[in-house]
This record gives sequence, structure tokens and C-alpha cells, in this order.
Amino acid sequence: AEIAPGAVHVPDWLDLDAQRELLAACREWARPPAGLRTVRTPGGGAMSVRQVCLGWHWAVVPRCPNCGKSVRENPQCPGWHWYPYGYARTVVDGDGAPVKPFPPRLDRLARDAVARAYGRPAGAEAYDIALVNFYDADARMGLHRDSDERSDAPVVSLSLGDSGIFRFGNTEGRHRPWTDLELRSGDLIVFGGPSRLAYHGVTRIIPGTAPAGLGLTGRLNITLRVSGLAP
Ligand code: MD5
Ligand code: FE
Repeated sequence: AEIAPGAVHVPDWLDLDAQRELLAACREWARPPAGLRTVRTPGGGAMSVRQVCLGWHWAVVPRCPNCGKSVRENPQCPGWHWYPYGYARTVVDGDGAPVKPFPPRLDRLARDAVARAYGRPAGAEAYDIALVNFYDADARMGLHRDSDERSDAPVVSLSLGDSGIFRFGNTEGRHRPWTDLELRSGDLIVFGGPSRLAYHGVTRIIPGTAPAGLGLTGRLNITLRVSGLAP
């Protein structure tokens, strides 16, 4: 179903076997080093969602790795001008380890997803980022837009475990109109075209809704992206 131009929801795209396999892989990726971490915000707070990244590490870098100060404490620091704010190859707000490689099979999965959602093949650029978000029963994600990638390739989103209420907004700001939709285990959404830069978030998790036999409490969301960054 098309939620908006370029935003296509495919309920129950992954069967239970595929969900179990992806969940097992997520559990491997979540192990240290460069495993599941709490994402820090520039103000020193923490997001309720925990995340592991493959290929490129995403962060709102709270401190300059050069001078050790926050951008507020040292706005003159030249480090902020050359530091790759947004995506990096190491866990800049965690254990500092190199980020795990992006498995080629996730590029194939992303291409299959785009083809399924749009009914036409994905573009030439290779998918090279996976962000895996883990939501416990109380986790949420505030309205934001994903603008750190330098490619307009569609973002592929896969959900596992408990259902979550996904809020799909507009490209103007963190205000109405928005559409709330329940994302269930195995669902796919592809966000491309005019929907690529829409505001979006997750307002709540519905505990106890994961499929019996998956073995997951909470919700996992896997997003596959094209960085547009030099390898
Ligand atoms: C989630 N994750 O359910 C969502 C699914 C994130 C994030 O938002 O940034 O990790 S991805 C939803 C998404 C991605 C890119 C564009 C748009 C939505 N969009 O334009 O609506 O954990
Ligand atoms: Fe997002």
C-alpha cells in the first residue's frame, strides 16, 4: 500500500523463517566490539532506542575527538569542520572500535525490497549502511528526518518482533499532517522519492505482539541505506 508518493508499505514481506534468520544475524551484530550501544544526543542525553551500525557508524557526535570538548564549549574548534559528523567508520560515541562490515547479502536484500515495493529494479548505487534499532517496551523515537546520507536512494525499513506505531509526517516540519500506522513483524516499508526526507518517528511499542516462535521481546527495526560516501 502506498502511504504517500514514494512510501510503500508491504505487510508481512518476510516469512517467519526469514525473520528468525535476520534476528539471529542481528544478535551477532549486537555483540561487542562495535555492538549495541546507547545513542547519545548533543545535549548529553540518551535516546531510548539502542542501535548497532554496519558499514558506517551513525552518531550525533557530542564531543570533538580532536579537543575533547563539546561544540558548545569550544565553537572555534577546527576539528568540527573536518570531522565526519554523521557517519564515521568507528564507534565515535561508544567503544571506539571499527564498525562491523556491511554484509553483501544485505545489499541484495535491499534491492529485492525496492523491486518488490516499487515494481521496478533499484538504482546502480550499492547499499552500504545498516542501522539496527532495538526498542524495548518503553522506547520511542521522536520526529526527525534522515538527511546525513549523500544519496537519494530509497531507505529500506524492516520490522521484527513487537509491533510499533510508526508516525509518517510531512517534509515541512514536526507538525501535522501525519499518518500513524502499525508496523508488525515481517513488514517492509520503502521510503524514496518525495518521502525520502519526510519527518517520521515511532510513538510507541505494543508489548506482547511479536509472533509466537520468533523469540523476541521488544522491536527491532533494520534500515538499509546508500551512504553516497567514498568507500
Ligand atoms: C524505525 N528508524 O522504525 C525507523 C524506521 C531511523 C528510523 O527512523 O532513523 O533509524 S526508518 C524510517 C524512515 C527512514 C528514512 C526516511 C523515512 C522514514 N521517511 O522519509 O519517512 O526504527
Ligand atoms: Fe529515521
